[in-house]
Amino acid sequence: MNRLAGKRVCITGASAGIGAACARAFAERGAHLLLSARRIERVQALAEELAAAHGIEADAAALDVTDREAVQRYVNGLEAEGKLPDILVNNAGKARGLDLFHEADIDDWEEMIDTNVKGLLYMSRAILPHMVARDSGHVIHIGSIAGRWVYPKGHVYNATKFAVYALTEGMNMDLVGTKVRVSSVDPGLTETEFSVVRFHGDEERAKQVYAGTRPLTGEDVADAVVYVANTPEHVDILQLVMMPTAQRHAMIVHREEG
Ligand code: 8X3
Repeated sequence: MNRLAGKRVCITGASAGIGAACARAFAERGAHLLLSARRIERVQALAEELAAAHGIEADAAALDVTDREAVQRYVNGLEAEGKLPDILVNNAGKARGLDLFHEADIDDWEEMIDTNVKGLLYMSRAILPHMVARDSGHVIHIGSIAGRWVYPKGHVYNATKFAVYALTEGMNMDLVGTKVRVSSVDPGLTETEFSVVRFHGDEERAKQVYAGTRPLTGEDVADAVVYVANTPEHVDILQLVMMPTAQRHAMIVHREEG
């Protein structure tokens, strides 16, 4: 049963990867889209393509979720247009660097904390009061298995995803008695621009992360997000942890030779 047709879905970081795949998956089910990313051209093109293909409304906005005032302005604008979302997908996130803690670049840390934690907080804090007032809504975080298991050189990235884990639980607690739900979809190895960004554009090093294995795709993760979003209102999934079959733990990955 499709409960998503006509719903309005706000997706951050929607220009590529899991965010763009979520936009496609929700559009296929007839949901209206509020897509945002720092790269307006890409998100604008995606919104136009999906609106034409599926007969839905799709709006695109340039938004840096780390800019607290810009986030509030964006949500105020949605309210003024009568376009507050039924579903918020907090997808914008990134890893920067994979270095020993005592050698890591503090600028990388700032970027991860600002995007993965503060960005998610700003978006949620701006939109949740409207959901509570309507007694309806669903916030879905894109977490990670990195928020379940720490791995060597993961430290601050792990810490940001452990923060997402804590926030899913904490936000749910504070929403008891309302019909507003908070969920997290937590993927393992997923081949997107993730590793290229993590390694500051080093495509060769990024490829090695997925070498000899069949990783998840953005579409695989989007399937799970849509599943979570489509559950009936009395069902509250806190965490959906998923990995490629070749992976059984952050540190356990089967790789074929050659
Ligand atoms: C992405 C998954 O654990 O490979 O968040 O960094 S991981």
